[in-house]
Amino acid sequence: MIDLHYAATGNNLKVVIMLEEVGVPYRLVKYDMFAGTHLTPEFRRINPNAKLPAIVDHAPADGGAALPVFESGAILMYLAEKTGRFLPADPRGRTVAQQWLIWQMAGLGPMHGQAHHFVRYAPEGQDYGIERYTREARRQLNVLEYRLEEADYLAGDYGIADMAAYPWTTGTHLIGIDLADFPRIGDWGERIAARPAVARAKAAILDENRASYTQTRAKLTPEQWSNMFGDRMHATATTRPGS
Ligand SMILES: N[C@@H](CCC(=O)N[C@@H](CS)C(=O)NCC(=O)O)C(=O)O
Repeated sequence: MIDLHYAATGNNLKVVIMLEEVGVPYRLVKYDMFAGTHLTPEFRRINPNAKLPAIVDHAPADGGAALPVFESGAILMYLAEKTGRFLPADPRGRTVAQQWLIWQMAGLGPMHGQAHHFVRYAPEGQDYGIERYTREARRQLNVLEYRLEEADYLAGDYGIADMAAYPWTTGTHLIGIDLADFPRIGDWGERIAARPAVARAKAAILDENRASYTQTRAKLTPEQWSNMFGDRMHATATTRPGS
C-alpha cells in the first residue's frame, strides 16, 4: 500500500496517473494548500520541502521501513522502477525517457509555474514577470510540439515523461496561451486523456478544491496568501524539520 499526500493540482495528477496505470493500491491523503494544511512538522518528515505530492511506500522492495519519496519526477521514477513499467529498460530508451522527464521537471513545469504565478496571483503591474514567463512557457510548449512531430510520445512509447508533461498542457488558457497553436500537443493530449487510467486519476483527485486552484485571477485572503506564498509558507523552511 502506498500513501499519496496530495492536493488537486497537475503535479499531483502525474503521480495518480502512474498509480492508476500500474494498478498499485494507494490511499489518498488530501491537503488544502490555501488553508496550509501541508505546513506541518508531520508532513515535513515526509517532504522536508513541504510541497505536494509526496508518497510513503509501506512495502518497499527491500522489505525495510516505510519509504517516503518527494518530488513528482522522483516519485514517477520510483514507481517505474518498483513495477518495471512505463520506463524503457534499455539504456538508450531509458536515457531518452529520463531526459524528457527532467526537462519537464526543470523546464516546462517551473516556467509554466512562474507564468501562472505572475499572471494569476501576483499583485497588478508585473509586466516584466508576465512577459518573461509566458514567453518562456510558450517556448517550452514549442519544444514539446516539435518533439511530438517526430515521436508519438516523448520517449517513443507512452511513459512517465508523458505523464509528467501532460498535466502542464491542460491549463495553458489560464496564462493566455491557446493550445490550438500547438496541434501535435493537442492530439497527444487527447490520446492521453482517452486512457481509462487517466480518467480514473482525474476523477480521484480533481475534486472541489480544484476550482480554487484554477481561478483566472485568484483572489486570496491574507491568510491564504501567507500559506501559499507568504510568511507562513516561508516559516516552514526556516525552522528545522521535526522542530
Ligand atoms: N517540483 C515539485 C513541485 C511541488 C510543488 O510546488 N507543489 C505545489 C502544488 S503543485 C505545492 O505543494 N504548493 C504548496 C506550497 O508551495 O506551499 C514536484 O514536482 O513535486
